[in-house]
Amino acid sequence: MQTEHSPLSMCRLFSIPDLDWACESFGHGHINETYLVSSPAHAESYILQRVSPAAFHHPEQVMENMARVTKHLGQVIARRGGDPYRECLSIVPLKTGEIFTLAADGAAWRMTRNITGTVSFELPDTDDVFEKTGQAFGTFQRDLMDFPAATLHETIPHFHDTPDRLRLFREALEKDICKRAEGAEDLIRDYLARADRADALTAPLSAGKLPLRVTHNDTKLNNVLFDEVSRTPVCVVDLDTVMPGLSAYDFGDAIRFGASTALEDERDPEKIRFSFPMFAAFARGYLQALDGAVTPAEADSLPVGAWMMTYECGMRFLTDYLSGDTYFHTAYPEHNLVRAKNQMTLLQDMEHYADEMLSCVRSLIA
Ligand code: ADP
Ligand code: GN1
Ligand code: MG
Repeated sequence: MQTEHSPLSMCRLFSIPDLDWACESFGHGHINETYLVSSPAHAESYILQRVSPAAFHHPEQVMENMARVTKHLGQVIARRGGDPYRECLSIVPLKTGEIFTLAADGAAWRMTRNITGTVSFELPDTDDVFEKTGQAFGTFQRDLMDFPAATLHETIPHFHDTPDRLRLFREALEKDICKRAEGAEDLIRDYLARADRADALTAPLSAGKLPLRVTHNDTKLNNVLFDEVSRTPVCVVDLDTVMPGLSAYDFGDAIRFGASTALEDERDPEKIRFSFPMFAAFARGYLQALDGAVTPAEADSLPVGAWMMTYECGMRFLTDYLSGDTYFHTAYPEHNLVRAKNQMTLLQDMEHYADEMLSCVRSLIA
């Protein structure tokens, strides 16, 4: 166990040359602390991360999943003639050979090779970028189809169990430890008014009507690295929540984030609309990559996933707001409230497109 845990002191533990490294905050993740580690004296750079102990209570399980999943993906990518060091995350071990270290505060630190010459986006600027994002996440899911799902750890239990998220929301509301419910009444009412739909994915899953797959479960656009010149996807990152799940989770979470006309953090709700053209673009790419592997019931569940992931994520932001912002990184006191409002605005607009979304996915698998 390490007692000192500044990013630079952590760097020295990993099996990279002993140089005068610069370490700067990197990326826009809401969960882990991410640093770019670089030096003019070395061609390669690295990504150092402090895995959030608030999110992941068993970092050793996160890392075991990550090691096994990256090994599997690396083999699949090499078999099709790709470059596993560019198209897949590669873990840089510690000098001891271990793949993570625990700091005194209980947080795990890990390192991966920086995949250079890439960019990540916060919103798709063209349909083409989002269609390719769909291909990237569809390919990711296809590449893991023969991975033994039951051997993966559930790194966050009940992660996309929306009825359970609703239970936690109600609990936070009941406790209201920060006295923040007052002032958010309308929004709280909007989330509670939709409670009867919270089991629209878990019920068919329990009834065996939807297949359990190995899914990414956190398919935000910024979890895909694109080649900075060709703007084609290079690598899917953020493998902490790769677990058994539904296609509807991956499809839906990507739509929630990318088929919006404004950022998740936008302060002007007037700017938030659901973009059906972006929905259709992602659906084309995703279903093309999965090429016949999607069952008809699963295809029908994809628009439900878009609704559910938006509902669930908004409710998670609101729960965190009510509980004092202990989970998601926030930059100001109302940040989670703003996010929760934005998800509700997006959800309400999306609800007008239920029929179009269904016809779109049905026509794509026909
Ligand atoms: P979080 O769980 O906080 O979102 P991520 O693992 O997604 O953390 O990392 C945050 C961001 O850092 C990613 O969205 C991506 O842009 C960038 N990133 C992570 N790992 C790498 C890597 N190996 N190479 C290049 N960029 C990376
Ligand atoms: C988090 O880790 P990141 O920033 O890619 C969260 C997702 C949320 C998302 C909302 C492990 O994603 O579930 O949908 O924020 N990840 C975790 O932006 O909770
Ligand atoms: Mg991320």
